[in-house]
Amino acid sequence: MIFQALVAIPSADSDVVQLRLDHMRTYYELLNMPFEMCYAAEGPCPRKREGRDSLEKTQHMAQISVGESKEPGAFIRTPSAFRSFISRDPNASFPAEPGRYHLYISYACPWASRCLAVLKLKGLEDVISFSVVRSKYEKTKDGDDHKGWVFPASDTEESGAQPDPLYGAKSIRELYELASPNYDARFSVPVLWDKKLKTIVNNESSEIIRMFNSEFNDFAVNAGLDLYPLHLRSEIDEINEWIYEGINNGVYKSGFAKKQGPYDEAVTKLFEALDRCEDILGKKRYLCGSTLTEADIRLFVTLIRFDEVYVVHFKCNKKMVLEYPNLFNYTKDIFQIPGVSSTVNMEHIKGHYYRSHPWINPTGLVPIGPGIDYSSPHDRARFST
Ligand SMILES: N[C@@H](CCC(=O)N[C@@H](CS)C(=O)NCC(=O)O)C(=O)O
Repeated sequence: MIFQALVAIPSADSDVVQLRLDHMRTYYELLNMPFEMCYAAEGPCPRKREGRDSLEKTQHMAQISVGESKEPGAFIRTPSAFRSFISRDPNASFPAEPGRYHLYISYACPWASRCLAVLKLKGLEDVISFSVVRSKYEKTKDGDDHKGWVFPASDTEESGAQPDPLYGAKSIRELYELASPNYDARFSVPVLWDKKLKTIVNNESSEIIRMFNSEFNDFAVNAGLDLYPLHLRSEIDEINEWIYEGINNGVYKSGFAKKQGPYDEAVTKLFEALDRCEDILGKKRYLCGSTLTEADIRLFVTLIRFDEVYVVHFKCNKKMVLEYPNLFNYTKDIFQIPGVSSTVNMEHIKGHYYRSHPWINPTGLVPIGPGIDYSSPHDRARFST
């Protein structure tokens, strides 16, 4: 009975049906919820649309739009749902092919920006197309309260943002619903889209950057650049883990906390992790030595937003990055690597955070400063090999 219901997902193509089922299965596994529970007509699935009364559904949609958790006052990030991989193997479900994939991003989002940064560093602009949503969350649909990423109606509506080039969609939500009609969770960016199968390949940035790094080398201008080299993998994995916990997600845990305890804990760990980076970067140019790796890109996207946004908006104001000599110069060093500065749009970054979280900043005013010039000289060449 369960699988009869699944086969009823409308699609022109059986491959597409199978891929969507795989995606949904992975998603519910990530939620630690048996997949079948969510599709059985009478199952006790908390996310099942049918049977959910309209108030509950409206609240659910409003809640997923701000990433709230049910924990007392703490922010908990939900796992990404689409986790397929593009492979250089031509027989894979998602083979690496020029022109086949599209990356949807927001310039505001650090997770999406790290994908764009790797795309640029690898020289994949002519192989994987990308487009940018509007900076501020807006209502995504009539009938519920969800707010999220939307496309502009024209190229001139907001500098840097473009209408959806593939389907003329109004929102990122529409694309999730196109890929998976029963999808009922976060409509996040980045989205790596397959134009051929009309579905989402993957919406988890840590995995997208790995695919860009290794699977498109037959077409990449900078195929020789390896941001995850074999001999550094265990070191990179270890660094990624504490930087994600303490810094990348730490700023969100600080800023989205709704109680003093979770805030205190997150912000303390955040500055401990920043101190640790400052110490490491006093001894070497990049986190793993003289080689730029994905760990640096992952740290950079948080550092570049820190003084302009997180210090004020997320209450991460114990210190600014510019007060850490090594971290500040390191941020400038990475910003100045060819391709990287084009992934940093401070108007979108500030415009998004300060205007999209009214429970943190009810007036939506965007602060004037500090207006740091990341293209000014840095001292990192002192570590050059
Ligand atoms: N794990 C994801 C997280 C992505 C994420 O949280 N993106 C945020 C923007 S910074 C988003 O799109 N939020 C909108 C929403 O959840 O509705 C990744 O790293 O790719």
